[in-house]
Amino acid sequence: MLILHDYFRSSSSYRVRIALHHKRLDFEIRHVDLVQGQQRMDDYKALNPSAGVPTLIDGDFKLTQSPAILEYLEEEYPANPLMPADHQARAYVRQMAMIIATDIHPLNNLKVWKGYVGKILGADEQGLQAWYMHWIHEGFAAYESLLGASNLTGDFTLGDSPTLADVHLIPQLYNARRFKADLSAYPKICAIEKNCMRLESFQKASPESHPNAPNGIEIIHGPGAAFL
Ligand SMILES: N[C@@H](CCC(=O)N[C@@H](CS)C(=O)NCC(=O)O)C(=O)O
Repeated sequence: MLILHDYFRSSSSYRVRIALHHKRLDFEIRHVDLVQGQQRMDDYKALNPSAGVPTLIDGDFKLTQSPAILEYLEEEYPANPLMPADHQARAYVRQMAMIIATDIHPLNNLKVWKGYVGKILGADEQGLQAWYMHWIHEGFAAYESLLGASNLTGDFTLGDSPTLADVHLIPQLYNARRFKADLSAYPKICAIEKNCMRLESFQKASPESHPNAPNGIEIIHGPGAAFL
């Protein structure tokens, strides 16, 4: 049985949950409460020295870093693939995923954003908001532009079924909606979001469907979400 150490609102954990549901793999969740700081406790840091989620355990194999976990799942559990076979299509999927995983997510991660830019550098609420939105819009504008320029784009980032690009995109959209980003400049991204959120695997992986989501959680990606 696979074990996933995660947090319901963590976007890098949400990526891994989408892949696990898409591949119909059984997994057990171990909740790491990021608000309580459980990620920084010694017993958890022995598992994940970066003090973050997710961490995947597969038998005696332990793995951190969601892009590495997603590639591992793809290779170890190839049924219901999230990567195409063609080399150029694979490169395109990685290019799109990296916009999210390297150009947006690390800069808006809580420990960088509120933790460092806010607490250490002293940015106020307005500064924090400007920082967050800057990286969202830089990344999404590039993603939208590449979607428009590529003949590989379809109902999803690549063609007519989800790939690791969508697996990265959707949790970042959840986060952007949670912080009230204006997404009106990104019609192609929003159309892909709708198509993904109609799929059972994406619905089941959403923060709202997580067993540790609090009662009364704001519905952003769950059934009945306003954008659907
Ligand atoms: N690059 C890592 C990022 C992991 C990460 O930073 N996760 C966030 C949640 S999305 C976290 O655990 N943050 C802990 C903190 O801010 O203290 C990955 O993709 O797995």
